[in-house]
Amino acid sequence: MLVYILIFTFILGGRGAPTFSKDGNYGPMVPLVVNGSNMYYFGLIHTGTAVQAEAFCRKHNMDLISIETPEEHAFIEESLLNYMDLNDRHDTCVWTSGRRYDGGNKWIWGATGNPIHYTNWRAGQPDNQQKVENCLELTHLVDSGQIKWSDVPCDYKARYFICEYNNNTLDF
Ligand SMILES: [Ca+2]
Ligand SMILES: [Ca+2]
Repeated sequence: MLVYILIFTFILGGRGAPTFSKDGNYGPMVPLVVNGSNMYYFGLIHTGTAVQAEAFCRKHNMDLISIETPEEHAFIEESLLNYMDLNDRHDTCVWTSGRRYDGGNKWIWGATGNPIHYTNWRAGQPDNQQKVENCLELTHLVDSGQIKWSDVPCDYKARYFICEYNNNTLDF
C-alpha cells in the first residue's frame, strides 16, 4: 500500500487527477491517470522486458498501451515529459503493446489485435535491425524533446511502460 501511495504521489503530484478504484475484483489496483475515457498507469519504477511489462498490466486488469490517435499520442507525450527522468539520456524506452506482425512490415496493437494505422515513427524507424526488432517502444529524443516510436528487441529491459485501461478491457 505504501508503494502505491508513493507512486500516486510521484505520478500525480497534486494535479488533482482521481485515483480509479473500482468495487469488486475487476478494476485495476494501481492509481491511474485519467484522460477522457482513457485511463493509464505509468510504470516508472519497474525495469523489464515487454513480456514482463505486459504481465504486470494483465495482473492489474489492464493491457500495455495502444496509441491509436494523434490526440492520444500527444497526451502520452506530454505526460511522459512530465513524469520520466529527462536527465536519463540512455534508457528511455517505454513499452507499448505494438508488435511486428508475422515478421513482416505490418504492425498490430497486441492489446486489441487491430492493425496500426496512425503512426509516429522516429526518422529511420522501424528498421528491424538484426531482424529481431518486433516490439514497439516510445523513445524520448533528447535533442528535440519529442517522444517518437521505434522498433526494438522485445527482450530489451526497458525502464518504463504504460498500461491502458478502458471499459472494453472488461467487456469481452
Ligand atoms: Ca489507446
Ligand atoms: Ca529499430
